[in-house]
Amino acid sequence: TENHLRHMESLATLPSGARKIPQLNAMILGEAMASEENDLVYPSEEFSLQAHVPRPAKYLEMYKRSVEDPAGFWSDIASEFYWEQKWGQQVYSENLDVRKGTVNIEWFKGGITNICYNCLDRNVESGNGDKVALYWEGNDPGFDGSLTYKQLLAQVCQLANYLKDVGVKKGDAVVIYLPMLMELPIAMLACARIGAVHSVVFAGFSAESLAQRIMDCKPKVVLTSNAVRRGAKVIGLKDIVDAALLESAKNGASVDICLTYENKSAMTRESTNWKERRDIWWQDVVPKYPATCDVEWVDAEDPLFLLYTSGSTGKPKGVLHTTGGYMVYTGTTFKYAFDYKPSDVYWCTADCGWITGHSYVTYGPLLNGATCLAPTYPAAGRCWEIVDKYKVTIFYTAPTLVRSLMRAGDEYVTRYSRKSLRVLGSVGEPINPSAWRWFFNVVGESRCPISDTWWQTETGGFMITPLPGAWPQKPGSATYPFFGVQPVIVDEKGNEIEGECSGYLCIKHSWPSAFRTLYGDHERYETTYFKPFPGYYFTGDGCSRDNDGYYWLTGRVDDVINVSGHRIGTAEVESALVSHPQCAEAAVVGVEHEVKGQGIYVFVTLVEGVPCTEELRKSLIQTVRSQIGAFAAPDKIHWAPGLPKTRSGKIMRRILRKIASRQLGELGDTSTLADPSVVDQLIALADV
Ligand code: 6R9
Repeated sequence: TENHLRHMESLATLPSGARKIPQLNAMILGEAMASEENDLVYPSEEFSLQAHVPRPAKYLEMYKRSVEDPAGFWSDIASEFYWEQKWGQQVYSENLDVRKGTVNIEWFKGGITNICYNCLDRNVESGNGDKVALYWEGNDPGFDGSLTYKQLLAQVCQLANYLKDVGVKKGDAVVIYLPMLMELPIAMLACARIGAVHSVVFAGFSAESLAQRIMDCKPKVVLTSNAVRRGAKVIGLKDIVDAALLESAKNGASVDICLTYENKSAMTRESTNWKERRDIWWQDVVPKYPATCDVEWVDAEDPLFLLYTSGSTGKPKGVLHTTGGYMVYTGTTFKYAFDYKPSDVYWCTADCGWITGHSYVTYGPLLNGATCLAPTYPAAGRCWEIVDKYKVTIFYTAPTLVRSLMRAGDEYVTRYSRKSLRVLGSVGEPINPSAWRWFFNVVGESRCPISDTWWQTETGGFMITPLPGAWPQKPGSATYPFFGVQPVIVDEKGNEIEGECSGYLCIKHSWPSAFRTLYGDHERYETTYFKPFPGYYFTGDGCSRDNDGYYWLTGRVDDVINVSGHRIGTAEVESALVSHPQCAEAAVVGVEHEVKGQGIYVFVTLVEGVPCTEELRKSLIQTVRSQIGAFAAPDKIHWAPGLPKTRSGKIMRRILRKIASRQLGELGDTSTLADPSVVDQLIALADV
């Protein structure tokens, strides 16, 4: 922290002319200006002047307090939320050091609150009841709807009353396996209202994965829908749930009730398989319940939700988040990182099945009384049409979507106005500078700052993120830590390294929305996250910090390749490749190499219509040579019509590594891929 602060202070005061950035100096003095120099992209003066944090100096002042006096800083912010009873003497307590005993994190303990109350009732009571909370836009144009805060509250209360009536109590787990219908955030909020612990399982997971999660958290009730349409395809979700419930019942986890929402646009009741008594149609029971429901007040440290995430080994991990710290942190990060104002219309393209959909579709925005657009698989090409239709001001998405839109060509973007947009956001993986620039220049017309938010399921909220308006941006850098977050970069031995460096990204000290445990396995929590570098939370990501103190995430450390002793981030090589005008997307993996230890094997997807030629192969290799160095030159280029991605858009490198090393019999489970046929295409092209 000391070093970090000193570093940023020195940046702020620019001693001895070490940094030749006159504009930055000017910004610190409060003179924001729009220009681009030395790879720095400055927010416009107009934007900065209206921003919550308009200058680096303001950020530094707030950041300094947040790390020097976390208790004071966070209790001031927490006081802006509703608490039935204030927290105890101690704002937080923590032990992140396994050598000193059990890892333990608590924030606002003794404080009594309810996050659903803070999201809904508080907004209704303050006069925002008729403001739209959620817009819903369906698969096909014309299928849309909206709910005001008042209407959303009424629907949440009805479901909450139903759940109570069937015996769901505070602390009970409820599994939610729903597509992105409004009923999904409604279900999450209803659980939160009665103190039940929701565990949303993304409705693209297989029956086996769902069963695994049900067996782990043993819910009494599962909430689902009979079916969902994705493009032209109808997916029978209820059949998947039936199979999962059969499997989990065999293993001693039987579920009493499967509340099923009839999704008429996808499947009728008649064609839905049904098990009497256990299965109940949502629409038959829920609307009969009263539209008001008392809140179950809970302790700040009572669990709010479980969300399973895959680790590098073993069964999925049930990441557990508690109520108070999560509420304060997601609400606050949403406000600052997107420079949220009450007049904004916010669209996050994530599904509530992932952490982004928890923190930044549901809780963060609603805590701020925001109007959100909830996505339901609209074709990528409809993106900008939807932006214009709802006059979206903040658009938050993933680099993979940016790259695929970029591949389709500028004319799909420029035919729409997009003039409502003012802030763009990126999450999920490092965004390569060329995609960043396209997003910034073409989509945002060089007017909208990009918040490249680095965070994880485990962190609950943004950890390293630009505050739009505060800092000049560097394409591809997540910039600086959010308030209260103390990132450190450590070497192999766990020593903190200072200044300009690369290494393992760890976090020193806790922050309010840190996950408190892995459900039912605190030992695994400690082993995975706190033992690798004692004293710190280990993120699993590689990171470098440049001369100006900006952080650059380089991808999971399991994706780092070591070539002749040179440590090369796969993201770095990918970024170089993608900057080639004919390369649309690239994925890099390491393969065994006799001489160098590891060789660089790349999968390249070309821009539509470009043929794979020997010349192009050489030119791609040359691009990497000239951008990174000869040591990083790819050993093999494998033409890839598409890349194997999860439904959340993450490239499955595990599969690519097997293809690269021709271990074709060991591809493992490919059923979680968005398009499993990609794998066969890749194998067919292996030696082309
Ligand atoms: C929010 C989310 C977490 C991992 C994380 C990192 C990668 C996410 C990123 C990013 C670079 C960003 N990641 N955001 N890398 N820049 N802006 O995606 O959570 O699904 O748990 O994934 O995603 O590698 O460790 P989760």
